[in-house]
Amino acid sequence: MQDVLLQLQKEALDVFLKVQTPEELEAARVEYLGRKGRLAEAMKDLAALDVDARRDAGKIANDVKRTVEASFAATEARIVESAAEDRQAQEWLDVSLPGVVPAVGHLHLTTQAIDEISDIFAHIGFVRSRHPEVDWDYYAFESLNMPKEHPARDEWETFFAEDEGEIALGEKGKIVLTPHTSNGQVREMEKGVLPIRMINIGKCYRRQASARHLPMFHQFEGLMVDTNVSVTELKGVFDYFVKRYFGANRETRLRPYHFRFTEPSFELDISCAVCDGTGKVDGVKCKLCKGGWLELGGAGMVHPNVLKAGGLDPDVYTGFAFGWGVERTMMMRSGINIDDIRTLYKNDLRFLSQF
Ligand code: FA5
Repeated sequence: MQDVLLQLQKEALDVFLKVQTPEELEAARVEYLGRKGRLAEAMKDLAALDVDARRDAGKIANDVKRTVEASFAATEARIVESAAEDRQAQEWLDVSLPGVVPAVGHLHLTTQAIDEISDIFAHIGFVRSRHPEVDWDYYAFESLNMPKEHPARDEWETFFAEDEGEIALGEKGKIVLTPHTSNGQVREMEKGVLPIRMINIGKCYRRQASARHLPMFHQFEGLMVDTNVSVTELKGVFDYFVKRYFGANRETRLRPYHFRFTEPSFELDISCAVCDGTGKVDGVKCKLCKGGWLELGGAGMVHPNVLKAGGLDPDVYTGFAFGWGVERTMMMRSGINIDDIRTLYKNDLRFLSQF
């Protein structure tokens, strides 16, 4: 009996010594120390011994049990400690390693230009206002001295909504996707707050698509109305904007043109940055401007009929207006070499992230 117990003890100690995981430890505990384990079974045999032998064997059995239990406790402590070490090794953090920098986006080139343009005009008192980008024919054309069926409308390549139901046929005509921001002119006058110094920046839509044309683009529309406003103020504002946005070395000029809603009307040009306004590079005609000037956009003195449509007396008030394309203006800045305006809206991050 004693030999059996000591053999059992040796076996149990060997097994606990080899245990590596909590699962193995539990299995070894059940096998040797469990209620139906090998030690409990061996102890049952004590009952068959006579009194003296039972006392001796009982003492040994208790020693074996204590030894095996101590071995179990030591093994358990070893396993817990090594699990903690493993965890520490896995979770170790090297604070000197370079981190993973999350990608940071930025505003789109057009949005940056809109912010900058608004800022420049804010400095000379032009207040940003917003007018509908889907509007009545009346504001886009009729109130701007372009009656229905007038051929001047053709230039605006306009998207009209279908003539269906009450939505498209209000008292102010059909609904259009605004082909220019000039629809804000009469709307601003209708507010009845004078003098007016408005800058209206919004989306415009035309049935056009080419390297210089987008079906959706942005314009910024300036309108100044007061008593005694003249072309001089228009030229001054134009000059101020060009020098702030393009640089102090750029020159401006007004060229006669025709719009139905301004009289007189002008195209506004700025000197070309490539040839410095000379029209020639190394004695050869400048490829960009071909004559020293680049066209920025239209402008003019507000037509008396437009002032009347806005409820103002043209004998008392005068004003000027201009409307320029945001994308085209931005593309004329030196250093931005975009040869196709549509690239702006292709959503190609390789292009957009450069700006
Ligand atoms: C107008 O739209 C007039 N409303 C401007 C104006 C306002 C004149 C106030 C007088 C007084 P125009 O059609 O030329 O004019 O357009 C003005 C500018 O918008 C152009 O010079 C160009 O920069 C831009 N533009 C016009 N069509 C497109 C297009 N499809 N894609 C990109 N930019 C365009």
